[in-house]
Amino acid sequence: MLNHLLTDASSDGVLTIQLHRPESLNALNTALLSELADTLDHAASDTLIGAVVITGDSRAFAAGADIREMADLDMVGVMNDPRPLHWARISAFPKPIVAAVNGFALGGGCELVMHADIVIASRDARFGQPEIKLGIIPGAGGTQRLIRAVGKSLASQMVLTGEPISAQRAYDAGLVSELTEPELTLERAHQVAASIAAQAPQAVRQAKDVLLRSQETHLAAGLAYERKAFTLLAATEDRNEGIQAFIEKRRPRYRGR
Ligand code: CO8
Repeated sequence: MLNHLLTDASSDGVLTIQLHRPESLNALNTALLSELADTLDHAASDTLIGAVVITGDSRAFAAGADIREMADLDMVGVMNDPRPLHWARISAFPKPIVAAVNGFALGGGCELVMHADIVIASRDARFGQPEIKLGIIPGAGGTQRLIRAVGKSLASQMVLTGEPISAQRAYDAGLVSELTEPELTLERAHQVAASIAAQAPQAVRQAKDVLLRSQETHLAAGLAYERKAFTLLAATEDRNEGIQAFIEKRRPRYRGR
């Protein structure tokens, strides 16, 4: 039973997950993160789901970790905090995630955005890592992923000052792949996710894996990893189907095999 998420699986292979704690701008408390990780775990093995959209509401994607919940934790509490385990499960999700961002994406909310493979944002979205203003620093990858997403200078400015950036700035810096009007963000994210879900599932999975690997390795190792994945896909029926469909000028019928 989900208390902090709304989910909808559509016939085009897209699972939409809406963060739903409107009373606190979708602040990510432990229960919400646990539900999100559980939902993604189930989606990972559901062959009808090819891609996931994560969204919030018109005011906020998510305004960060739940500050009230954090207030009760001392150092041992933080060490025993189950949330890093939930974040690890989110980060290990093997299918593409498209974030549809309206309003605030701050702190853990911005970090969740960076767990997505593709980010579609409305022109009114704001991205930030305001933790420094609370006497802490990002704790779910904000320093490491942001620097890879937007470069050292802008990431450092965001993390050290806590000041958010506009959607346009996030787009210019490469954190966001497309800007939309606010009312179209979810629809556009769904279109992108559906176009991914229509591809050969094993190829999509390998592509995500190899793309993410590029963030963690040097070029020669990344190229070798890509080559292995490319070779592996030669053993799939869908590769033959995709190529044959092109030659026969028809749409491919992928079976995920
Ligand atoms: N946690 C809990 N409640 C929140 C949060 C939050 N992060 N953000 C907003 N709320 C609540 C407010 O307290 C308020 O509740 P109430 O109506 O009961 O007073 C309600 O949401 C609406 O918020 P505001 O009235 O403040 O709305 P405004 O439009 O005036 O302001 C802001 C919007 C600017 C987004 C403002 O709410 C704000 O600054 N929020 C906090 C943002 C922030 O600092 N986020 C970072 C949190 S720390 C973090 O994310 C660390 C992640 C580490 C993860 C580690 C895992 C192991």
